[in-house]
Amino acid sequence: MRTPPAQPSRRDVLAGFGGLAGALAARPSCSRADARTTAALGLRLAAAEALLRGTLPASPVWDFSGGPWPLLRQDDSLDLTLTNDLPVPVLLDWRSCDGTPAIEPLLVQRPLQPGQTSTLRLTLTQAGTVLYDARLLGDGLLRPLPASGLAVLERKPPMVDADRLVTITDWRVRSDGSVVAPGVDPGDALAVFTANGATALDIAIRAHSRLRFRFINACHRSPIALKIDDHDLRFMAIDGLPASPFSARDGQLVLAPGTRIDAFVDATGRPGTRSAIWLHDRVSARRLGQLVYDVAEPLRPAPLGPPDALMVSAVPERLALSSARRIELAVDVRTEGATATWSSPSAFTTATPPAFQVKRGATVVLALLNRAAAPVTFHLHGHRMRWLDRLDDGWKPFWLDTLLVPGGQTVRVAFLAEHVGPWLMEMMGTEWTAPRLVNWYAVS
Ligand SMILES: [Cu+2]
Repeated sequence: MRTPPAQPSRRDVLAGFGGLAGALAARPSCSRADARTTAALGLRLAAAEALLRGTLPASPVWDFSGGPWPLLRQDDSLDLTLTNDLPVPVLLDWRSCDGTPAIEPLLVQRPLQPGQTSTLRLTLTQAGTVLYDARLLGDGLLRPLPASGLAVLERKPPMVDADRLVTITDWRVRSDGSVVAPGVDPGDALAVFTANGATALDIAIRAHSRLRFRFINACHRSPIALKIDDHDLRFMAIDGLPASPFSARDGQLVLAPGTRIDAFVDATGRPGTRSAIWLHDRVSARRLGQLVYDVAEPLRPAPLGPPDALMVSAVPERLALSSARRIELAVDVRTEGATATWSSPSAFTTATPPAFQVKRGATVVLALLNRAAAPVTFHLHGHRMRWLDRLDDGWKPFWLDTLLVPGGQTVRVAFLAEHVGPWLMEMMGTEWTAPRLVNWYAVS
């Protein structure tokens, strides 16, 4: 199956004429005059409680409140008001709204101080699953900061019978019920995983229906694998962008922290049955929840046939690898925190020179060097990257903004630098104690 060709936008066409690039540079690509609807939402960061261990009282946590989210479609605008009712400064990071320098944390957006409110207009040019993340300044605080997800529907949504966003978060819970922030030693605190805030997730399903899952790994450091007993998971999109559909190998989806995967599940089970949803965190398999089949007759005589690929917009069709700028970037984790090139978000200043600088229109091949033994998660802001194959000029059939670099390996990625601006890069180890580190690059 092939991905439908990207619709060339006016911007892409103009990008072919270098001289015109400057005229467009000032205009964020995520804002468009023809946006359909402008929705408004007030979001608050505030103290809350969560039931994380059955035998313990509710844990005091920090979470988003507000909503519910309005129904958002591709090209809608969202006027967002964020109020910080926490005792610490916060910064929101939006994954899936590429090419919008105005929302870039640290480099453009300043931390929102306790008691402050900020407003932001987001325009969502690509349908998909978005992660909004308040954790950038969250290492070592009194409590962990939250991250959550939202769905932006396609203008012509695919045929599904239900659409379920599943945000998976991990916690370290002490015996008195208090929770530990990432970046510090959790001691003997218990590891707990939640899906949409609950320790057990029941998903009602009708036989022969098609369910669209939007899985988000909002764990602080941990990569996870997901599996549903006796069900095929059809991989449809990753990091908010469509991929050529394929069945997950061994029925298992692997998500780095920050990764979003849209997967279709056809309900092939019988009415009245249950199928467990499993999460594997590389230590153990845990039951995250279950599909609960309705006792009613199947919704249709047979499950639907293989789905068509979702429509992609605004990704480059080709990458000129032969003429690419080739850059080596060390992503080794130093447990001491700041290194010469990577610094902790709270210590980061824009006076730090960029890790690299390229002209708009350049194809960049980044060699991510991990000489340490443990894997690291790398996250690129501003652009989507192709994961290049080792031996030839091919690449994996999807675009990413987040990936794992295994220990002792070099992973090569490529992207077209089409958005002018300063862009952040993030890197962290997969242990709870690993510091979150940042760096940046510039496209001029
Ligand atoms: Cu980010």
